[in-house]
Amino acid sequence: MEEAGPEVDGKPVGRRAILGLIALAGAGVASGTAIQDGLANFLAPLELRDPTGLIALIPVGDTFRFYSVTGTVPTKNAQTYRLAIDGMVTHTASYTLADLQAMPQTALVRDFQCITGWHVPQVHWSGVRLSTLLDRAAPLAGATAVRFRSFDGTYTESLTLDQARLDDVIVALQMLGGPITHNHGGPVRMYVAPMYGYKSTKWVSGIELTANVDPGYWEHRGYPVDGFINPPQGNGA
Ligand SMILES: Nc1nc2c(c(=O)[nH]1)N[C@H]1C(S)=C(S)[C@@H](COP(=O)(O)O)O[C@H]1N2
Ligand SMILES: [Mo]
Repeated sequence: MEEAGPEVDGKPVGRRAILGLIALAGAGVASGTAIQDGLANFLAPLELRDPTGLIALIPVGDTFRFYSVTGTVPTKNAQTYRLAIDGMVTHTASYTLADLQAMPQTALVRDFQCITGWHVPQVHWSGVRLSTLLDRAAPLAGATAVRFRSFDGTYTESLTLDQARLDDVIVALQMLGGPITHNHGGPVRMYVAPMYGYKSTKWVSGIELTANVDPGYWEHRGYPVDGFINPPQGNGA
């Protein structure tokens, strides 16, 4: 009997198979972007159910792994996408993609760091500062936090209002030099530059002002509510 490990479609993936993948990647078989992306995609769902933590350490190169805590996520486009700002605000809002594109854009170049170990150096991002949307919404006096909702129907995250107002927290419309792809959380995702990847909600559909910080999806499963990366990541802009 092999030791219990992650599962794919209910079937356990043995320790030997994981070690085989590590050896393959280590032997340089996983070089070349297409192969790396393929392997990263294959590994991402396993990683989420891997109690050993080994899978996140498989070297697939400096590439993103596509994460989703749900199976399929609906697709939204310029016609169907909306971002709601609601909760404890003076002015609620519902922004279309065109509304967001018409606002001042902030560009950032930073290393992207997942708390499980992988990172991608010097990723280009751009979008609307969250502080701009918060100023327009005019939070009520009792509001001290924001809560993010995703149109995947499951993921949530939160920041304090002070964190949400940092200059490098953006509602991202571009990533890696183009529009954000569906797998990366497009058409609009959060990018919380000073924090670990789990703070950057993909497929963001709502931002709610709340009286208290409400721990998010991964925080209920053990990740720290304080997501700051220490020491701070490489900052190219
Ligand atoms: N909706 C949603 N947002 C999410 C996640 C997720 O599973 N669902 N994973 C988080 C984690 S842990 C990381 S590291 C990044 C990964 O972003 P990527 O899938 O573009 O690589 O998204 C974050 N945002
Ligand atoms: Mo992550």
